Amino acid sequence: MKVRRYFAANMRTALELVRQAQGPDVLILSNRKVDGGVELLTAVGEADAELIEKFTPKSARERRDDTAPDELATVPDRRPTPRAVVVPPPAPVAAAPVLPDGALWTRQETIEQMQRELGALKNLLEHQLSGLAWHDYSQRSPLGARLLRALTGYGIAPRLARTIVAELGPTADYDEAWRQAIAALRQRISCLADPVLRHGGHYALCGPTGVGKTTLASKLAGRYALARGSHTVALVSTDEQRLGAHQQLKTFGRLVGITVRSARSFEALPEILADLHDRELVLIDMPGFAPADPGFRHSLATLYGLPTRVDTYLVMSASTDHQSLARIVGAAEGLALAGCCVTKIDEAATLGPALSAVAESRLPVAYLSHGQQVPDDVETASPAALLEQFLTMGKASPLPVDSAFIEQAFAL
Ligand SMILES: Nc1nc2c(ncn2[C@@H]2O[C@H](COP(=O)(O)OP(=O)(O)OP(=O)(O)O)[C@@H](O)[C@H]2O)c(=O)[nH]1
Ligand SMILES: [Mg+2]
Repeated sequence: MKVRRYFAANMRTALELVRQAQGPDVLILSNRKVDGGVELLTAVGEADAELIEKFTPKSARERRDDTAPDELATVPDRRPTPRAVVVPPPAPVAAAPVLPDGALWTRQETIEQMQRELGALKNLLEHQLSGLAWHDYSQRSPLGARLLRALTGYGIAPRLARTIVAELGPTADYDEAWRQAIAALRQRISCLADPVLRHGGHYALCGPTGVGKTTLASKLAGRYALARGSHTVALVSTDEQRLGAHQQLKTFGRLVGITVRSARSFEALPEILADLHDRELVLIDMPGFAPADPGFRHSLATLYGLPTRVDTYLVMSASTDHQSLARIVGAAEGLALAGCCVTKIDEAATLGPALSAVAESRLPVAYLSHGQQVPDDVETASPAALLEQFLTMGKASPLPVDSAFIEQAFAL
């Protein structure tokens, strides 16, 4: 599709000019009065939705929602042709780039190629600038740069590492600065003291697929049953769509004598919870959702609408990278989560990404899972134990932090 500009003394003359130059099958993108006449912008060629959207005025877009889709006029072919008045075109009002053949806009291959190349150039420049910024920062603050390098090497998300380093008090001593940085991290982490096993109640475990929600629900139910008797506990599976999901809980329930109920839909939950009113602990095992899936928020919203109070925990795997964790936590933003649980600590190379997600979201941590054994591999979380494990893992196998990585991290 190509865009051209026409100018004439009045609308009729302008339309005739267009018809003579481009024939009847031309799309009028816009018309407006300008000094000394009328200006028309036209398009010919295959329809381009993006272009049409760009030139459609807001009011027309709103009207279009209620009316037929084709609101843009084409030039009528059988208009009486008035005497053409050729008026010299005025200087363009806005400095629009004019393409070699006089068109203002096109989707030609060469233009797209130029756009791609400009994009690549922009990336290159950003990369170079972040390199310069990192170099400059390293010169001005060698201690800060060393700390940032160390924190990212321990797996702390770059943005959090920068925030922490920026907040440090004045010191020239690296060990003191490191101690302050860990204290600042510690301050951002809060934990819940064994809420499920201590108090009972209704809990739901939600989160992405495969992070260990069902396993954690089984561990907590098993632990509670060991302490208070299996008749005090019930598990509710809500993952009816997925073959085997309910079976996993059912098999476990049969083994340890715990009731397992299956909700065909979230709407069935109130009735099931009413049936289980005599249980001290009810754990609802939620289906796994990708963070971008609207079902994630919908399922949580359903839980909040229940007549019974249900505390919801977000389950995150420690072996997930910090960008994905940030997306997961972001998807749950604004929802009244009671806290989170961190699983698969035994599989993770570092606790940095999980701690970064916890510190940035300020979600209190309830339980930690570090293996597949039910009900053994679960423990209640404490900031001191989390920090200690974070430091031990970071020291044992710091992540490689090469210059390109740190420069990129510094640009974020
Ligand atoms: N290494 C390790 N494996 C775990 C841990 N927790 C769960 N798993 C394993 O991870 C796999 C998935 O666990 P599930 O409990 O089914 O995960 P889920 O979140 O319920 O998965 P979906 O229902 O599919 O979303 C299983 O093989 C578990 O044994 C853990 O802490 N460490
Ligand atoms: Mg599951």
